[in-house]
Amino acid sequence: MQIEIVTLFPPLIEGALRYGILGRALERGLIRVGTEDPRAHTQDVHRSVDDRPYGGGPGMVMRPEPLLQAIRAAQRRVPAGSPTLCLSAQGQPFTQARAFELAAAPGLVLVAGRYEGIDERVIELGVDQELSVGDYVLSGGELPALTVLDAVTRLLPGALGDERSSTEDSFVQGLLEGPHYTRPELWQGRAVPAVLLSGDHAQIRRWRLRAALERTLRRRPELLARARLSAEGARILAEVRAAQAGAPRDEGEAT
Ligand code: 9D3
Repeated sequence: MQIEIVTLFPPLIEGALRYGILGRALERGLIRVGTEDPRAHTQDVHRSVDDRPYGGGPGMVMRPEPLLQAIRAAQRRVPAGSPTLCLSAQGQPFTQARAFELAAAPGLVLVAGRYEGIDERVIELGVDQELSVGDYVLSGGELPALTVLDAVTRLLPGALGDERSSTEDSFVQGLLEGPHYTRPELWQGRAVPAVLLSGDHAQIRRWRLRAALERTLRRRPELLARARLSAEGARILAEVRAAQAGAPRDEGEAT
């Protein structure tokens, strides 16, 4: 998959690609990542990529001409049918479902903005869709572009080291995962749940499903409305709901 990122800070992107699953996917040739800097498409002596907003107000806006030229240059390097996505706080929410859709594309162009925003005409002329990574304010689109790249890359066949399917992951079923443990069995006076040492894989699977349902109900109850549960999952959820009835929502304090 060919991914092109339009950014004023190519080294920020390149630095993040050296590590972990992304780094290995690059080595293995599962993805190829290029960058295109709008500053390379400026003509004026100051190489300016931003200008003052029409209508006044604080901050600066990305100038349309260098940005659209950079987008067009990036688009020429991806296969036909590759969507161009702009990372924007005003975009549609980026979700695991969207990650699966994008992983099926032949390539991607990701446009990362800086400053207060980009000239709207660039979105109209050169961008297929805007994506947000969450309801908080960041200082630019580079970390969101890397977020999208990371989520998409790990769905590509061969990207994960073990052959465990990425479809087993949390969020794919629509649930949070329960807790994980490794050695030692007893540490700081705290024991690993005995069932995990039992070797009874059917019981372990049920315990994990229950732990996932308990945690999701406490921390993110809104996820349960959309989760696709097995008959067994639905039965265990009913038990967990009864047991947790009246319990406060987990607001994230560690125990
Ligand atoms: C309220 C005026 N501005 C905040 C100082 C609006 C604003 C401008 C630029 C808010 C964010 C940004 C830069 N953010 C992104 O480029 C961005 C983003 C984000 O901020 N949150 C969630 N997802 C994304 S994707 C791109």
